[in-house]
Amino acid sequence: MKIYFAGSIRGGREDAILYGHLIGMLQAYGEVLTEHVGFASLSVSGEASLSERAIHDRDLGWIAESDIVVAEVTTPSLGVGYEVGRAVEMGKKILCLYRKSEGRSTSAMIEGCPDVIFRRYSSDEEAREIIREVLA
Ligand code: 6IA
Repeated sequence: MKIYFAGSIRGGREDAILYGHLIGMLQAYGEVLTEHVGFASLSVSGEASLSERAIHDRDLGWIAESDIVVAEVTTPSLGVGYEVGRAVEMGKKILCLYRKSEGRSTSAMIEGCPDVIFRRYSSDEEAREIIREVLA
């Protein structure tokens, strides 16, 4: 199974370590095409070796060839929202994971999308269980 993992880059890297944990869990089910999203060394200001256009086109190509898109949507990211929208358009299976937090909620365009499996979680164990349920 090919898995496209989406997580915030320029939207902020606060959750980068968490993305790494989720990617590790996903790798039990298939190939994660976007392992770099979980690298703590990938920073908001890091030097991109590819042009913006090349990144866009490569990532859309990977979404097209993926069997499922898993997005961690707690840190708001324009790129992740765009990827989810394009994946919906392509008819992909999509899981959006949102970490429960006091007084915050995510966009209704994600949570309210009927083509997205939207799940809240509060621990690694809970995320692992949701991933098992959706991907197994
Ligand atoms: O708007 P954001 O940057 O937060 O969007 C993040 C999402 O877009 C991720 O799920 C990625 O798949 C994709 N994305 C955005 N930028 C990149 C990138 N380099 N490389 C790969 N995927 C990307 C950007 C340059 C970086 C060194 C700052």
